[in-house]
Amino acid sequence: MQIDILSQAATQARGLAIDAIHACSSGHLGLPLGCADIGAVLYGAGGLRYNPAAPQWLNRDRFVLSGGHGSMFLYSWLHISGYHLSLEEVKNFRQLGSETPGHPEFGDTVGVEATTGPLGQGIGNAVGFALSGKHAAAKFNTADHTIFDQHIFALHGDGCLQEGVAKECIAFAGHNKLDNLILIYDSNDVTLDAMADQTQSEDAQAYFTSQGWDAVTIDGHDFAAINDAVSKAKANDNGKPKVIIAKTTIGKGIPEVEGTAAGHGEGGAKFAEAARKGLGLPEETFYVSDEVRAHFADVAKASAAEYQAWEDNFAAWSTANPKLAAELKGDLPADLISSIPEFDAGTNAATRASGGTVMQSVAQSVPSLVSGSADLYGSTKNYIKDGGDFGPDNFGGRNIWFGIREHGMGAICNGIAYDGIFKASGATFLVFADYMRGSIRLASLAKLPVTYIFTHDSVGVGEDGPLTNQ
Ligand SMILES: Cc1ncc(C[n+]2csc(CCOP(=O)(O)OP(=O)(O)O)c2C)c(N)n1
Repeated sequence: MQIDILSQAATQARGLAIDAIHACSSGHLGLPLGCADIGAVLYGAGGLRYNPAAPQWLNRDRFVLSGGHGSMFLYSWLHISGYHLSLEEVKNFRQLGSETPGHPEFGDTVGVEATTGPLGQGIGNAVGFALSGKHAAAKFNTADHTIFDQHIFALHGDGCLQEGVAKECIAFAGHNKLDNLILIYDSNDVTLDAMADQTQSEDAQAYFTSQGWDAVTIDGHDFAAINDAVSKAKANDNGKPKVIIAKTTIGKGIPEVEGTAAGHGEGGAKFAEAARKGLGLPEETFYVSDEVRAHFADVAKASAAEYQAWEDNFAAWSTANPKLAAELKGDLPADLISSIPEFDAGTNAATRASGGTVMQSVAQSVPSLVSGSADLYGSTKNYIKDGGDFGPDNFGGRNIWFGIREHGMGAICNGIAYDGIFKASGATFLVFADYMRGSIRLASLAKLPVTYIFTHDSVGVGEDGPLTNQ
């Protein structure tokens, strides 16, 4: 590992964040500065598998910035690593209509995998991506060809971990043994208003371990330790999701605020000039050196070669498996709507029962449809017959048992939808839809094609109860 050049890149990424946030007097310095060394390893030392020239590569590693407030982390690294995000757009940070909105927005910026900002959701989205990756591998990989073996990364802080939605999804991932998932926990002991010990006292390592995860704690500024933890997490297919608890200094590089709650937001921006000097940056703002650009050009060249090898393999797989290749394309049958059963208005049937009949028909026509329920299949009637149950013994199963985790279900469905390979649906009683409102709102903002099946609360009477006309 070339620590010297990675260190320079991390310093320059810090510089981009300082300059962008200083320019608009708004934003969050804490995460981009505290996690710059992690970013350098992910984007500059083979941590992440990506090809900036093919951002939609099906087998790329996915990266979700769950702490979306730290968006300048993502924009700096996307720019430095050669994604289609110009320096001009970095300079336009937080300007109306720019490719660099205050929080990452899916569809606005190439390389942004998910709309994040509401804390905790990104962790849930990452679990959805991981589920999608496992399902894709089970459905499409063959004895001769591995098409999918990607890893899913999410970077999050204390705030994401305090949110209930994250806890629901972490439990789901551990239970379902999603070992393709790697969380990097920016553990800097600071939230927004205060030091984190004002509001939390849990033992993160013990917590994750209790959820069936592998947890390791490292110094988040030690390049070798970060690289080692990431490589080991990627190599270990042991049925456990991984969390790397990285101890970092929030706002590192601005001595007046680093390590304190004042380092979280834009408070440090007023010290920009001194900070740039202290970091050894030149007077030129928004500076990225030729050496750093050359290093990332080399990284891009190597990933282009890896990408080409995958493309060749993919082409051979497509030729050998035309049916699977057509299925992966996911085109909907032209007669989908006309194939859906119709019901006479006068039929005396519960609408959820009719919905179940429709579900069976659609599931047959659309093999990419997956159908989950928050422990209410018996009432929501959306269980795909012969679809199998998704789980560690059958990642190809199409029925997802979310457990009584409605909000988690919403965030995970969003992750599946962001990934775009499968069509996500989740079900519960309409009366519980408010439990998942945060995720539904994000699905709406990000224009995600998630299907919700909300039925009437049968108040425990079950399918044979009196509510047959509801
Ligand atoms: C659901 C939700 N509640 C509140 C906020 C406002 N908010 C943004 S960042 C933050 C603190 C997050 O702390 P942490 O994750 O530790 O981030 P760090 O201070 O390390 O950058 C808060 C409360 C939010 N973005 N989302």
